Amino acid sequence: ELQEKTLVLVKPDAVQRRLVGHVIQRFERRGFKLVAMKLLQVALPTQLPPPPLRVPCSRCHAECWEGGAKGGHPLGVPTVTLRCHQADRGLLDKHYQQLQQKPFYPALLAYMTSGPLVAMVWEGYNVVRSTRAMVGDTNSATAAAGTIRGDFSMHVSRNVVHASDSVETAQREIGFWFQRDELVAWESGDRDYTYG
Ligand code: DAT
Ligand code: MG
Repeated sequence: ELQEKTLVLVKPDAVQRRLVGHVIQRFERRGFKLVAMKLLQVALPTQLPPPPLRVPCSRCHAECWEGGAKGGHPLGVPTVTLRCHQADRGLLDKHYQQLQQKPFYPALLAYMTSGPLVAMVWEGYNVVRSTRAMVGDTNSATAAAGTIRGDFSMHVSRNVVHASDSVETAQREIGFWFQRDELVAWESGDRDYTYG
């Protein structure tokens, strides 16, 4: 599947340590194709009250909400069109759904909201499995030399990058971090030389 995609996050420690370019270079050099990328600061929960009328967001495929239909609420309540607010704590709660009960989860949240991170979608043959191999073990102590974590991380709680762990997880995670129109479909000129 040439169009398999995976989510990679360059975590806040790596942004602070100026490793963004290096991480991108590893995936580029391997031959994977970058199809989406953005720098974002995940915010802690905002105190904003919910809008008066909530209907599903027409722009965003995740559980995001915007103001009501044109013409306003039948009872005269003003409707407000809200932008998607994906980059808040709820995003990390979804992204790390399986870890919410772990004792280290509060520390993980604090780390992931401590500064900007870079979210990317990479595409290519077996990209999910290959990217996991390039990232290395979760625990830096056992991450092989030559992997990103094996080369750049000292501790599991500061492990530089995230990469989706299965094709299904990748599809879900890409949906958490990106809207559909943020993914760019393009043909790379070296395709026949990369894949034969
Ligand atoms: P991975 O990032 O390799 O997919 P994971 O999904 O099991 O690993 O965990 C997600 C992140 O949670 C991991 O990158 C770092 C953090 N984490 C996992 N186990 C931890 C632990 N024992 N102590 C602190 N942080 C941990
Ligand atoms: Mg994981």
